[in-house]
Amino acid sequence: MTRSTLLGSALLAFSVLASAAPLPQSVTPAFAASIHDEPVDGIGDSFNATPFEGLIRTQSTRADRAIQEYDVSAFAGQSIASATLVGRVAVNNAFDNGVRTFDFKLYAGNGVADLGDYQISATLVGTGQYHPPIDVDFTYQFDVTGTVQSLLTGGANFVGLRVEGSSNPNFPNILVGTDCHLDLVLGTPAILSFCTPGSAGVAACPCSNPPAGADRGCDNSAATGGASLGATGTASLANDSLVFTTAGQRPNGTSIVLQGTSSVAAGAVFGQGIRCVGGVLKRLYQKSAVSGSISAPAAGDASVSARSAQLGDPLVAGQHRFYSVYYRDPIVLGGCAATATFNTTDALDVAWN
Ligand SMILES: [Ca+2]
Ligand SMILES: [Ca+2]
Repeated sequence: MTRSTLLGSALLAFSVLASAAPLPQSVTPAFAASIHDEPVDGIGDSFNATPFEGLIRTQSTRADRAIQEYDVSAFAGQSIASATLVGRVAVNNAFDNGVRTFDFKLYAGNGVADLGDYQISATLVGTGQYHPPIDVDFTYQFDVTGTVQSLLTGGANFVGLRVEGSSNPNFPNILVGTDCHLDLVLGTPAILSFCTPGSAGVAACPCSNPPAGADRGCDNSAATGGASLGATGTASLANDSLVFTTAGQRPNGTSIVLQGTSSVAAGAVFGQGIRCVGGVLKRLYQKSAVSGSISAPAAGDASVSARSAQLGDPLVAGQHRFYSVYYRDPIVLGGCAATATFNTTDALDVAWN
């Protein structure tokens, strides 16, 4: 083989590698520990000794929480496309029967097992349950992209996991450290929430109706704290399975899924809400809310990309589109005009591929 052929092969190999989707990097716990609280006052008192580094238990007189911290310093300050938390909880003894439920929370770790990790401020990312002795264990897998990105952005070098029993009594269980990992993919999420009114440069709500938290629209007359827009599936033109779902709308009422070709960073007053979707607008689907929620497309509806093409905006791989759902709210809040009988969710930035 000549030198130029060798070089050519090497370049080819490199370009194939460079164009492949980034692989998840699996991070295993830097350490595992279990903290004992007795008397039970929500303050950790001592560490449990080996082999109970994964002990989780709740009783009226004592409680134990399992913690792990994952070293994410290699990702410090970077943007992640996804983060997935995986693991297993197993029964320690099956003599005490019954359904046992658990909360999984993430916190900013420091790489050290501290008694304070028992009660350090943490974000709920998932729940789980099983029923010994019918079940001997259960596995969990949670999408923790948003929470881990917040921790990375906040400067955390370790992601802490705390698992707490949420049923009482909840007899001894073990978080199985060898089965636990945090899988991270660098890059930009294909679907990103934005447009929380009153934060990150987005205009405040117009009717004295701020959202109750991040990734929600302005509050509505049902006082839900504001409606949020989420999505499941894949924004892939070859295999479009994208489905939008809202939460926190008024219990019922007409709702429209809106698509725009650009985002409006500062937002614009839109009824009783703030709209951050702009450019060429398409009303993709009209739905009636049930229990404060819609999903679209539903069975029988065209996919999002097919619907967009029908309406004159064919999507091309690599493009972004921006989505929100606006909905009827006949009761106008806080000094807004009587004609402002609608409100909107926050928004999603979707990168089509
Ligand atoms: Ca205590
Ligand atoms: Ca710690």
